[in-house]
Amino acid sequence: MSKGVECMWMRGGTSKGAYFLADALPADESARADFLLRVMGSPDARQIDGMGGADPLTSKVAVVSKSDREDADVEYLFLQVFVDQAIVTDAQNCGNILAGVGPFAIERGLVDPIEGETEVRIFMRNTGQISVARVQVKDGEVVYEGDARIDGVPGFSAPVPITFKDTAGSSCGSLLPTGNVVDVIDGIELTMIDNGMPCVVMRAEDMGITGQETREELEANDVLRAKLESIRLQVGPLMNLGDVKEKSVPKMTMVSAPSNGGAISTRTFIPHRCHASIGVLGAVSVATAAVLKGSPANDLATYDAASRMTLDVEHPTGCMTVVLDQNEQGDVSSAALLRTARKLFDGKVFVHKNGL
Ligand code: NQM
Repeated sequence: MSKGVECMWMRGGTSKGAYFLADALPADESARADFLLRVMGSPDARQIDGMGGADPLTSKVAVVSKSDREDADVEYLFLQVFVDQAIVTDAQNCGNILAGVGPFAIERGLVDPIEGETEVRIFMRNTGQISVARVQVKDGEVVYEGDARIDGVPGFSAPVPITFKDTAGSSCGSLLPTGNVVDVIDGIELTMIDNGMPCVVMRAEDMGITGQETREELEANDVLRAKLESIRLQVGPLMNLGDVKEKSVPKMTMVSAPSNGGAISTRTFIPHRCHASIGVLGAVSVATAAVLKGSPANDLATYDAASRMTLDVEHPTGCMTVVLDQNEQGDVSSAALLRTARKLFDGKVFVHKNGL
């Protein structure tokens, strides 16, 4: 590894991380994990000896390869590198890092660019599902500059619209793994849901907060964090996720009535740090909970029921707009949202064999 490994650093949505071609990384899972921990500089709260940004949102990895599948152009494996623990997990997907996968695939020649807009069909290996990203192309090259903006990212970039189909039960086997819209754990009414991301959705008020606090205020609230972790460890097996002590799922979302004209307001722990905004598939799952009659989120949500619904999911730095399509049975069948991505760096990353 001392010669360095080809790597691109990209912002995908409101996250940032390393993008690798699969064959640039060690094939053996534990050797790959060891390498990625060194790349990011984990475990260390400051990740000072690596590239990670000392935040779970900037300690992420995409592993991308060409796909042999009929329904996909490329395959994407997402890996979360914990900041302060020696853990690399594939137990979750990431819809933000996903936003960089289409551009990266074109940059690396895995997908031929089509002038104007190139559709990239991505098989998401963590959950075995497909998403479609549309990437702007000019003169055969990916366009990153544009006039799209997303909350949580300053400035403007080229739009990367993403569509998800059939994400229900991505990791838990079904949309509602317990079969219930509401369960009660530690006296708190909550919905365990998975429409692309395993999430627990509960009322902020029931957790002793208003739901309008800042990320910093919530992270400083040790009582709240202990309550959330107690619930999380109990729901792991109920959500078919097993023991979640060393996993980054389920995400814990506390909801309140919208305060900025959106559909619902959220504060999400992912699961030990509070998200600066909300994850993409996290927002799809929470929006799905918000339109489920009888759920704690549904009580608080404001939206017009229709076969296509646009829900602005409010979060600490703005809102994420999710478009949900419902089928004739009233089930959410697809979701779409807008992200942007940006190439930040392309080169080689170096690790120090004895650095840890
Ligand atoms: O839910 C952070 C992020 C995410 C996940 C997390 C995500 C998603 O914002 O699809 O994007 O929940 O750990 O990158």
